[in-house]
Amino acid sequence: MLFRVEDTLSFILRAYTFMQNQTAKLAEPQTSQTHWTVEQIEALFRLPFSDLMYLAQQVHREHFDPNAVQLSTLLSIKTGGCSEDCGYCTQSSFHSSVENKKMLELDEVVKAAKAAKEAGAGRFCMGAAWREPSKEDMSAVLEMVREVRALGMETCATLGMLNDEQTEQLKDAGLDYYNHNLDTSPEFYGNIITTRDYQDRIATLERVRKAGMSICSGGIIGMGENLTQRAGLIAQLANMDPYPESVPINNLVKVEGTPLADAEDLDPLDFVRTIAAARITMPKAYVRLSAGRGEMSDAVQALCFLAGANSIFYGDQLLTTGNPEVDRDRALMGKLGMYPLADKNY
Ligand code: SAM
Ligand code: DTB
Ligand code: SF4
Repeated sequence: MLFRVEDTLSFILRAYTFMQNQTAKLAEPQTSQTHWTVEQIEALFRLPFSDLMYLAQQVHREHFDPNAVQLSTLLSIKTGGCSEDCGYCTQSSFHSSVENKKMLELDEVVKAAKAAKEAGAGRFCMGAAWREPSKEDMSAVLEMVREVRALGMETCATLGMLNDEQTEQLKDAGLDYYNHNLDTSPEFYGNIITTRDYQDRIATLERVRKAGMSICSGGIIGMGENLTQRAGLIAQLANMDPYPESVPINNLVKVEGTPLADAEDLDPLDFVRTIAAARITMPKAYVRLSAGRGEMSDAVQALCFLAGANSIFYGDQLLTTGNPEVDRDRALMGKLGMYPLADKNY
């Protein structure tokens, strides 16, 4: 990307103004938000790379140990056969590229959670390929949440849309986080999903918040969105009041059989820039370098950490696709001098 010098200088000036606002914000309660315009976030994206990394590191170090990484392990408790048409997803029955399986048994889930804990994960996230859970689904999931919580792990679930009764039930069972992604900007959303709208997602997130659980919400980069639309996703997340505690940024995993299988490759540096924009606009959130790590070099992942990512999915499998093996991640953390959150002796 080429920039005129005067544009570049103006971006830097604006970025430093953002920084001053951010610093002033630190003294304020968490719920008091800076409002971010899409244009401001686009300006962040357009900063010279080193300036953007510098800003992101400054914000990151204000709030976090820059060498600690939060480890979440994912388990697909119900795979395939979903009635939604999300264009990126292997589990949609509109373009099924995975087999429709029945829900896992409780003991299989507890066994996987114990193994994740043993491997060093702090949070266990249970994912289901549902538009929304039924009554029967809920009673099985609630039992899973209780049992995983009893292991002393943080719990997270991603089950689709929820009503008020379901958010209350999950909170009572001990669910710490609910993952429900906005996925992309409102303007690009219709290109990817037609079976439920953006407002449905926001309504579920509001219910999760009302029930007193922490929100995990982010999106996918590399689905053909333009820069404004990418900035639009970050603006939506950052302007939630309060913004999500956990923000997964996924790099599209392209899978044969899905409508996005042939999406154009994303420049890895643009992915890194998105992580930095999330860090700068949501200073206290855990920003998760999520799906897509399997296709990333160690160097790109290191840049993501430098940009402020401080959480990863840890374990050989995501939901239906692969993730770097645990040994590779341990080696990477070792090379970078990083350690799991709250475990410096790792
Ligand atoms: N069915 C539930 C829902 O959609 O909320 C939960 C599971 S769904 C698989 C969770 C999230 O995973 C999606 O919102 C999307 O952001 C992410 N995801 C799914 N497939 C992906 C892919 N191929 N590449 C990157 N992220 C993906
Ligand atoms: C999220 O943002 N990413 C995870 C989790 N939340 C549930 C899912 C990634 C799925 C990648 C494709 C797959 O394995 O099916
Ligand atoms: Fe279903 Fe979730 Fe996949 Fe969409 S992302 S098709 S809702 S499993």
